[in-house]
Amino acid sequence: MFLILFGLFRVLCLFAVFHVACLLDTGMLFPRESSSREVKELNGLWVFRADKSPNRNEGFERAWYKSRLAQTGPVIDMPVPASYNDITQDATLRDFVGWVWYEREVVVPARWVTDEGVRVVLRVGSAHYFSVVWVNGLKVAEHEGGHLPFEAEIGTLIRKDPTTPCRITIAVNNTLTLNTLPPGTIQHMDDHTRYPDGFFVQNIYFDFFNYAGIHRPVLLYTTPKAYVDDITVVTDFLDNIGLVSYKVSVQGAATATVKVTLMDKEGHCVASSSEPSGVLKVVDVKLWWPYLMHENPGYLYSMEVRLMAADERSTYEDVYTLTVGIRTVSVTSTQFLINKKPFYFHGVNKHEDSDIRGKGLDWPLIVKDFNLLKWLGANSFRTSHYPYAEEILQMCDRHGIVVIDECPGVGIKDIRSFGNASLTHHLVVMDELVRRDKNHPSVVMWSVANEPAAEMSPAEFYFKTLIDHTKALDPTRPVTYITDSNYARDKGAPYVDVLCVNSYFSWYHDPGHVEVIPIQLNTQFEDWYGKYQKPIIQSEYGADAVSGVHTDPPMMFSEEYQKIVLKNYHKVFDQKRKQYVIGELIWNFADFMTAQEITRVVGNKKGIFTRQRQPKAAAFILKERYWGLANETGRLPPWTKYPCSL
Ligand code: BDP
Repeated sequence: MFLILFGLFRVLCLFAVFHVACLLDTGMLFPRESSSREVKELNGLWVFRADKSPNRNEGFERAWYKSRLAQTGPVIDMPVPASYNDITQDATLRDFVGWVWYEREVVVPARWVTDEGVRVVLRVGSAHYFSVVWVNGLKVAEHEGGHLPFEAEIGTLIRKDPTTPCRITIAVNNTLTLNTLPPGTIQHMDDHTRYPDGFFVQNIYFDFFNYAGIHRPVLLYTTPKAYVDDITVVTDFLDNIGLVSYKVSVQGAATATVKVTLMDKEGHCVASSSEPSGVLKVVDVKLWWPYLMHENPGYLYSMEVRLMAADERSTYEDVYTLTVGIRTVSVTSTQFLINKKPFYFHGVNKHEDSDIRGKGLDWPLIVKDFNLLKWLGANSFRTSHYPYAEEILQMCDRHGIVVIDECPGVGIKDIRSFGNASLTHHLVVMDELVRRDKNHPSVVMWSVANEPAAEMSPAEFYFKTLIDHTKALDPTRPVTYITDSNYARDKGAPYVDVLCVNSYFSWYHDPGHVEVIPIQLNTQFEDWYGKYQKPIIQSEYGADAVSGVHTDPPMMFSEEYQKIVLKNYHKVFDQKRKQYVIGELIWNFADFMTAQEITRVVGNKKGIFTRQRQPKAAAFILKERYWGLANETGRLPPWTKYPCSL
C-alpha cells in the first residue's frame, strides 16, 4: 500500500510541473475521426506558382491570395504532400529560394456551414519554412518553422458566403536566416564581372538538401463548439499496477463534464474516471516495451475522453481517443532504463528523404522503412535533424521502436545564432515539439540540437536555458543535444542527461586509416566519461560508400571500406557497453540528398541502404550485430528468432 501511495505521489509530482513553462496556450492533438469529429483530407493536386520576381515579393505586392492563383499568371500542378524541388525538370525550381504559392478549392459539407455548433479547423501537418495561409482571401494563419503542425479555425469565414467554394491559399518561403532553425544566410554576389545581375545564394550549415513546400497532410477537421483541446498523459507503474496520470484541457465551455475510459487492446475497460484530471490505476498492467526487449512490444491502451457541455442554445458532446503506452524512462550515471531495465540503443539515424517526393510524407516509404528497421534488428532511431511526421511516431509507438526526438536546431555555428532572437525562437520550437509529441511512449528523450558550435562562449547560457526550459516542459524525459567529439570544451555538456557524441574517425580525420579507430574511439569515450560521468550514446559514426563500388584492400567510398569502419567501431563499443556506453546509432539509415558540393556525389552516401532502400554490404554487418545484441540483451518474440543464414 505504501508503495502504491509513494508511486502515486511520484507521478503527481512529475505531473504538477509538466507544462508550467509552455508559452503556447492551445493543444495540438492529432486529428482523429470520432463520433463527434470528421476529417477531410486535402491531399492530392494543388495549384502552384513560384514567385520568381527579382525581389520574390510580387505575390504579396499584387495580393495573389485575393483571386484564383491561375488568374495571376502561369500555374502548374503540384502534389501535396511533397517537396516541390524534384517534381519538375526545372533546375531553377529545384534550387528555388523565396515564396512559392499553393492553392486548392474545397467543397465543404453543408452541415459544417449551417451548424453553428461545429468548429471547422484547417490544419497543415508541416510546411517548410515560413507559411502564410488565407481562406477566401483573408489571412487566417502565419507559422514559422518547417517540421511542426499549425492550425486555424475557419468556421466563421466559410459561413460568410456559403455559396462560394472555400479557396485555400498557402504561401511558403524556404529562406533561412541567422535566426531561423536551422539557421542559414543569404549572400548577394554584387561583382558584375563574375555573377549575373541579382545573383544570390542561400548558405546553409547542415548536410541535407533544404527541401521545401507542403511536406505533410493538409486537412480540415471538425469538433463541436465545446471540445477537448489537449490531453497530457504521464505514466508509471509499481509491481503489476500501472499508473496513468492524465489532464484534459477543455475549450469552448464554461463548465463541462468529462468521462475518461481506459481500454485494453481488446476494448475492455480497465480503468475510468469522471474527473478532468487524475490518476488511473491499471491492475495487471501490460507495459509498453521496445521492439526486441519483450515478446509483446509496443502494447497500447486507448484512452477515450468524452466531454459533455451545454450552453443556452445547445448541448455538445466531444469524443477523442488517445493511444497510451505505459512505461517509465530514467537515467543513471551509466545506464538508460526503460521500465527500470537497462536499454541499449542499437539503431539508426534517419532523414525524411526519398526520390521525387523529397521530404513529403509517403506511406509506402514509411512502411518500407519500418520493415527494414525490423529486418535490421534496430530497436531505435533519432529523428536527425528535425521532428518527423506524427504518423511516423505513431508507427514507432505501435512497433516499439524507441525514438530520440530532435528539434531542427542543426547547424548553429555562427555566433549571431546564439543571440536572443534565436534563443526565443528555439524555445518556442521546443514548446511546439513537446506539445505535439509528449504523449508518444516511443519518445524517450528530447534532443535540442545537433553539433552546435558548443565551444563558443554564448553556448553555455544558450544551452542551459534551452535544456532547463525543456525539462520544465517535460520532467519525465531526459534531455540531450548531439555533440561533435572534436569539441574539447563543450559548454553545454554539463547540462545534458545523456552525452550523445558523433565522430568520424578514419573519414574526416585520418582518411583511409581505419587502424586509428580503436585508439581514437577509446580516447573519446574515456575523455567524455571522465569529464562528465554520464552515460554515452555514439549518436553518429559511419563512412560513405557508393553502392556497387568494391575494392580490396578497402578504399574510401567502397562498400568494403564502410564495412571495415563499422567493424572497428564495434570492437570498442563491445568493450564500453559493459561500462557506460548505452547505445550506437549508425549514420545513416539510407543515402540522402544534400546541396551540391565537392564532397558529395549526388548526395550523402553514408547510408547502409541506398536512397531506394536496397542494402549495401554494411547493412548485413549491422544486421548480424543488432540481432546478436538483441539475443544477448532482449527477449525475442518467437516469430522473430534470428535467422542465422547470412
Ligand atoms: C555529421 C552531421 C550530419 C552529416 C554527417 C556527414 O551531424 O548531419 O550528414 O556529419 O558528414 O557531423 O555525413
